[in-house]
Amino acid sequence: CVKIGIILGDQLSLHLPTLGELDPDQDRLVMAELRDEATYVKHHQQKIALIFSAMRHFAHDLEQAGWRVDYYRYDEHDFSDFSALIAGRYRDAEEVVVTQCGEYRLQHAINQDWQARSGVSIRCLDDSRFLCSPDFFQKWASGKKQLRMEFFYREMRRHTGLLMEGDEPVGGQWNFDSNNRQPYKGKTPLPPELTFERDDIDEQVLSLVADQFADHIGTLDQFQWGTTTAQAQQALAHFIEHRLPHFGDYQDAMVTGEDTLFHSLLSPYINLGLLDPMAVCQAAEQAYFSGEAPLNAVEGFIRQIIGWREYVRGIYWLLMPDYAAENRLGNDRPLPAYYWTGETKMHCMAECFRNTIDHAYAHHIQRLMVTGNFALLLGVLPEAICQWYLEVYADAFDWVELPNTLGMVMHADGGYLGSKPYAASGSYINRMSDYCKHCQYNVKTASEPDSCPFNSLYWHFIHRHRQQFSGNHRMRMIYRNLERMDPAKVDAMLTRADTLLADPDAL
Ligand code: FAD
Ligand code: DLZ
Ligand code: SF4
Repeated sequence: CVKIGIILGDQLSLHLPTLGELDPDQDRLVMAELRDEATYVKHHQQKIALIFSAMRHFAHDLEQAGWRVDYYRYDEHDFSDFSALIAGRYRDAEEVVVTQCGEYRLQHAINQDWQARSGVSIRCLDDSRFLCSPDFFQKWASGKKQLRMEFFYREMRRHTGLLMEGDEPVGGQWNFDSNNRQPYKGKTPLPPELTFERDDIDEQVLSLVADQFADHIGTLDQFQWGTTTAQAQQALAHFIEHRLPHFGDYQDAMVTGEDTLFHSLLSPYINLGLLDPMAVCQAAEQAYFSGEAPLNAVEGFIRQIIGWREYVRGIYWLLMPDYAAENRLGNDRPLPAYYWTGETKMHCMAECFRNTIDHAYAHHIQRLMVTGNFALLLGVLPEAICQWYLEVYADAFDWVELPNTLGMVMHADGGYLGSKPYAASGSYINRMSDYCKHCQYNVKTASEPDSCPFNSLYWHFIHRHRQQFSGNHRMRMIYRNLERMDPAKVDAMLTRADTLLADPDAL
């Protein structure tokens, strides 16, 4: 009688708690490429290719480390989900061990179906790969009406000791974001590209995905992701050397044709388990101590990981499943077709869609201030835009995608995650990018037939939600500006927005 350890597609870590509970001489590990996981949303082709290839490589690493692994390839078995697989193959197991899953959907199935269907007892372990446990987060959040990431982040700095001198933050300041808002004008050379050679496993998986998932969004031609732990480590080293020194300065910048700038591209590796978040932060901290990267860059980067990443996960497990159904702004519009085709005259949007389709990637400001901002201004049904983000990015898992989209972008949780909506007009995009220079629309106007759609839609958003937001002290200035505007100008902008809202697909 043996124990079975199930390793999910985003648990590709040799430090996974599951491994610590099992004996390589007696027990077996199980990994499976499953139809339900690959199609519960229509994931981007590169996301599936990355996950399947990383899973196959990791199974090999496990075998090298002395484990016996039963690996089920997508086209070589008929099990559609884990409970069918356990019931079909492992009914005689003494016990099935699994580490807590990242998504509520599958965790619910683990709790409700796995044992009920197979009769095998299931043991679920806490996921030690995160720095803040759901219990710690719950204690921190309890009694607070609104949460603020900044205060959570300070707790995490103290808890991890990262960039700390005793009880004080290194540099005397917790947050250097005010130094981090520069547009990119080309003075600093862009980092060299990192490419990986493809092996047989990659080639087999790429051809499997081309064959089985051709109707999913995206192309595979420019697949550039690393698919092994060693390649993820190389990506980390490349980031620390070439990108981190300027990460802070250009964190919010956007440039036509430049899809990554100084961003790390590490999120898929961290989310899949190929990189450990604490080790990534320690590597960045070390670069500061050795003088290779400035404090504003290193602090900004570490904040994204021990701050935002842990904060959104905490909110997810605190509030699911009700969180997914929130829609406090009462939005109900469908997502325009260009979110899938990329075909729109709005140059900023077209650039973000191109990056998304070609690479299953867009950096944070593209997601938040362009495609996300536009969905907010339009009033898209939160469920529709959340599903889109879950489908199109290589790093997308419900626990991280949902709070970012529903809370940060759509403000659908009533401001629990963030104190004000990130709504912005075209001038923000114009300030942070070169997009408007290449666009058919005029970013300087709001009511003419060729005016930037973001401009009139922004004021329409502000106007239609005045009940909710005019009392928000962080938005008082905006409402004062609206009151002071010439009423004829306001009418013209709102009329232009109404025309756009009548047929957003035409933009
Ligand atoms: P960098 O800019 O280099 O940032 C460094 C790391 O910080 C990232 O690798 C990531 O691990 C972490 N990070 C940064 N911002 C966030 C954040 N807001 N939340 C959580 N972690 C963060 N990130 C995901 O990992 N998966 C998602 O499904 C996802 N969906 C998003 C949806 C929307 C609408 C928005 C606005 C953001 C989303 N993010 C998501 C957060 C962020 O955009 C990505 O983590 C980042 O763009 C990944 O690229 P990078 O590794 O180059 O990031
Ligand atoms: C995302 C994904 C995909 C596309 N395919 C698989 C798979 O075939 N087998 C698997 O174990 N995991 C896959 N995953 C990742 C899971 O969806 C992920 O582990 C859960 O959603 C928990 O975050
Ligand atoms: Fe985007 Fe408006 Fe600028 Fe065009 S003018 S790139 S639509 S912000």
